[in-house]
Order: sequence, then C-alpha cells, then structure tokens
Amino acid sequence: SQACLIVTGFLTLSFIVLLALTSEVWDTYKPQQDDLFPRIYNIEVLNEFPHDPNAFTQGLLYAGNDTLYESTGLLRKSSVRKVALQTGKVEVLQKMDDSYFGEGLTLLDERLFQVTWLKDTGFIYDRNNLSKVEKFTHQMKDGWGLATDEKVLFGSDGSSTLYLINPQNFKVIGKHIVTYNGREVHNLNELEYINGEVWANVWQTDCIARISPKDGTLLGWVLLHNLRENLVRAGNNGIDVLNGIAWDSAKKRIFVTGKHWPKLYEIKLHQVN
Ligand code: DDQ
Ligand code: CA
Repeated sequence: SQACLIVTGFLTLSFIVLLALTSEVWDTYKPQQDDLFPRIYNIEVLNEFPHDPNAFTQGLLYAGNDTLYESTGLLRKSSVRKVALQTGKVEVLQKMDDSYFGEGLTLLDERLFQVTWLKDTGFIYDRNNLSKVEKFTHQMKDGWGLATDEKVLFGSDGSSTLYLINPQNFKVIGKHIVTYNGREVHNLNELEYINGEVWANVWQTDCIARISPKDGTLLGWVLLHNLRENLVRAGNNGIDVLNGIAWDSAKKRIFVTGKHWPKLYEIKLHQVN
C-alpha cells in the first residue's frame, strides 16, 4: 500500500542520514596521531641483583663501573651509600644526622646532590668518600626527587610539578605541570634523566611516568606491578613501594628497585599500545 511505501522510504532516508552523520562524527573523533600518547609499556626483567632490604630507597643513580649511589630515608636511618651493583654490598656509607630524612639523589660534576623530606635543605657530598661538602637551600615546596641532564637539576616535591633548577644557586628556572587525560599527575617522586626524558616514580603506584622536560608532556606510562607482586608472593610482606630508577647511559641499562626491596632489577620495556 501507499502508507507502507512512505514508511519504508522514510526509514531508508533516516538510515542514510544516520550513516552520513556517523561517518562525520567518526571523522572528527577517530584516533589522531597524538592519541598514540601516552605510550604504555610493560616490562621484562633482564637481570636481578641483591638489594639491602634495610634501605628505604629514596634516591638511586648509576655512576659507571657497576656502581650505584643510593639515598635512603626514615628518621635516624637516613643515609647516602655507594653500592656494588652485582653484590648489593654497601661499599661506603654516610649516615645522615638524625633529624634528616634522605630523599632524591643525583650526580653532577663529581658531586652528589641530595634533597630531604619536609625540609628545604639539601646536601652535596664528595662522590668518592661521601663526605659532606656543602649544604644548600632549594625553592621547591619539599624535597622528593632529583635528577640531572648534566646542565640543570630536575626536581620533584610530591606535587605534579617538575622543576628545573640551576645547580649553582638552586633557583627555580622552569616549572612544568604534568597532566594525563586533563588531570594533574600528583606525587611525582624519584626521578631519572633517560635519553632526553625525565622518568618519575609516582608515589604509591607501581607506575613510572615518562615526561618531556621541555614542556612536561606525559610521553608514556611504564607498568611495573609484577615486580612488587612477585616479591610479596615470594613472602616479602614488609616491602614498601616501587621507588628508585637508575640509568646506565653507556650500556643502556635501566635499573629499578623499591623501599625495603631485597632485589634490584635490570628491566627492558615492551610497548603495549
Ligand atoms: N616520600 O618518599 C613520599 C617523599 C616520603 C615517604 C615517607 C614515608 C614515611 C614513612 C614513615 C614510616 C614510619 C615508620
Ligand atoms: Ca634516579
């Protein structure tokens, strides 16, 4: 009948209009190149090494020659250490004054720079004997992470801000707020400068954020939950969070550990997306 024809015609027309609209919507929202960021990585363990389970790791770096430097926290237990990678043995230990809580650590011009928790005081140590050579004051809200590209210091204070700091006078020369999906990434903690990026442990997560030091763009997320989960499954119930990233630029090795972790891992990344 005629009514039937009209209904069929209307339905066909609606369908065509809907199709056109959908494809237009798709054109607008289909993934763009930028949506490939951030990249997501999981990890493979290439090697594991012993790590002092008494170390409440707050700063970690690799200094060549299978040698790591580590800053540890907790009141009355804070320290700076020179550690042998292969054995985990602490070769030189500098205990901090009882009132200081050791945090981020980095090596620049043969000197170790360290910041401390809940204070704006930092210390500089001689890399060989770990003797304290200087004390400084910084302008961050707190002292959490520290790293360097050998020109500036990168700092974190537990907020979403990545600081660029002049290593001569400790003035803040730049600041970037790190965001992901429009939200600030808070709790930026231990840092490492790796191949033009700043990597940051995000406190109380098993994730490392890969950040552009140019503008704070979040370039990627590294997912490391397996490490802590496997340690707990193996009976290490007292361990705290993942914390501590070190980079061997010569051999391109990435090391990670955690607070009170009995192991330190060399890892390799695999991109997931
Ligand atoms: N920070 O690394 C996130 C900057 C500080 C961690 C402070 C953890 C305090 C633990 C206190 C435990 C007392 C037994
Ligand atoms: Ca580090």
